[in-house]
Amino acid sequence: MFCYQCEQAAKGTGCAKIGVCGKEPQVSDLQDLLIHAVQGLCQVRVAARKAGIADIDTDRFIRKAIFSTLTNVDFDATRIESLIREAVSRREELKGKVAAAGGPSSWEGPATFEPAADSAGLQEQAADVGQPESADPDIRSLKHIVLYGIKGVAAYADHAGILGQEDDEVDRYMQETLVEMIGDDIDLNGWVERAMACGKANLRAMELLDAANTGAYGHPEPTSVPLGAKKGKAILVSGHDLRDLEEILKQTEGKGIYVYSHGEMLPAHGYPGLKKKYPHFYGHYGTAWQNQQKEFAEFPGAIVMTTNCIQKPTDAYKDNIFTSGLVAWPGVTHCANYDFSPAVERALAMEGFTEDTDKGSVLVGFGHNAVLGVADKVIEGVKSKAIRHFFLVAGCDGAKPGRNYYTEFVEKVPSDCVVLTLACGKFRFFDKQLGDIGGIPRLLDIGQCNDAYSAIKIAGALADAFECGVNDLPLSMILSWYEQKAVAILLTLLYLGIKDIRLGPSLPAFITPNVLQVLVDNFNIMPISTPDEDLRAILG
Ligand code: SF4
Ligand code: SF3
Repeated sequence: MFCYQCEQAAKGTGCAKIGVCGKEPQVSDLQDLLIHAVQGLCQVRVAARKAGIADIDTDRFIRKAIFSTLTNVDFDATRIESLIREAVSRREELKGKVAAAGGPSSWEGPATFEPAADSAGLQEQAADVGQPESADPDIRSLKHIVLYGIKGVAAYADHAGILGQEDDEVDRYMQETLVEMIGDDIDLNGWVERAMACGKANLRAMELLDAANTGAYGHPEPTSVPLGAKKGKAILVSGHDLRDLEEILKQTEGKGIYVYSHGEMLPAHGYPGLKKKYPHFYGHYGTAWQNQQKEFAEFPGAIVMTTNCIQKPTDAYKDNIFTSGLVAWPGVTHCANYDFSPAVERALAMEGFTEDTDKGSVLVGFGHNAVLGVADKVIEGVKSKAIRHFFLVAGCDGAKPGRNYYTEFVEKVPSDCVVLTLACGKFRFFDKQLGDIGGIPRLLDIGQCNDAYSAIKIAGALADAFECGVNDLPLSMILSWYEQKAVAILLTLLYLGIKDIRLGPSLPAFITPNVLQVLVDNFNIMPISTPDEDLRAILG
């Protein structure tokens, strides 16, 4: 195995024996083989599109297969193996249709990959395939930036597709670019262009997802979410998938079970179609993904992981945890096809919370609709100098001690500045009481990483109001990354021409010094330093 797709890459260079995330070498190799098999399927799917053949079912499969290789999603070799076999059988079926429509009938490269008949043989093939390569290390670096960006796009496109929002442009970009990755004939500038195109495709995917979530559940509204517990049976829902959450809410109605959010599910409380419709969607429990082994062991009910980021379940709760969608861990019961009865039964069998507890509350629900609804106040605040500066402190959380930077940064932001936040990095400071400026809370939770589109819309609307560009706004972006969705969002920000982004806690292992220089020259992207130094540099 060799994997360096996330911020936890061993020694800052890559995991070669076992993943720091817990990914076994066999699973890592199979994931590389799955990307190879998907590239073969994409070769045929691209030809099919040229021949005028629509195949939304295959497009959906491709998104799911790519999403399964994202960090902390699928640790189950059996499931990855079946995705590889499905990619090949879909590919062969589609080949026939392409030939019948006058397209090519002979194929090369991954489109000719024949999977071994048994798991051991497949594992041998997997050990050989590796990641997309190039003779030039900088091109290899860019290929990997684009590949990881595509993994993020696939995740967002999959979420949007689940709620009925899809766009062939997004699928076309992912599929064509995965095919281009097979050869080594595109130069450095060509890959820089594709990285920007990835940012563009991701912007569209996030726009679709925003339409999907708000279309299904309404626009998020400022909502207070209790951090304590309610006496009674309990289910904890983690991850990003709102449809999974809604199904769990439906399947627990009238059963005396309270449903709690965990991690990236916190902003779900802001959606009227979830919180107001299901009063037993009670509160929030715990913090970000990397603390789950401790927090889940103490939760007295069932736990459902939707999407990333699952960690190896400990004995203390391995019988209480369930997966859904693309998430999987060997030996953990998977709730397929929106049937959450195993988790509901487990919750009913467990003790639940034995008393009410009050641990305060946090405010969520500041999506673009809510923030732009008070745009006049915000603009007035800036004009009257009551608000000096906005900081978007956003991105992933993770286990590294260097991530304390984000807590300290928010603590040190002067009282005449507003902090906007999104994604799971917020758990470093989400419960801080920062007060308000003229009725505008100083800490505005925009939502999940999936809601980065909201931040872009807010920034765009402010720029319009002040008749300037986003780079000219009193706004600075202090981002943290961990996995590949963050790569896709970063590419979107670069595609939009946003400069001076500060990125931490460390720079990606897959970026070479030359590629970093291109980013610095064009976008003045920089690593975080210390909260004091960065605040001084920004505010003067
Ligand atoms: Fe290592 Fe991250 Fe890859 Fe897991 S996903 S194997 S932690 S680089
Ligand atoms: Fe977090 Fe995994 Fe990235 Fe959704 S949940 S932002 S790390």
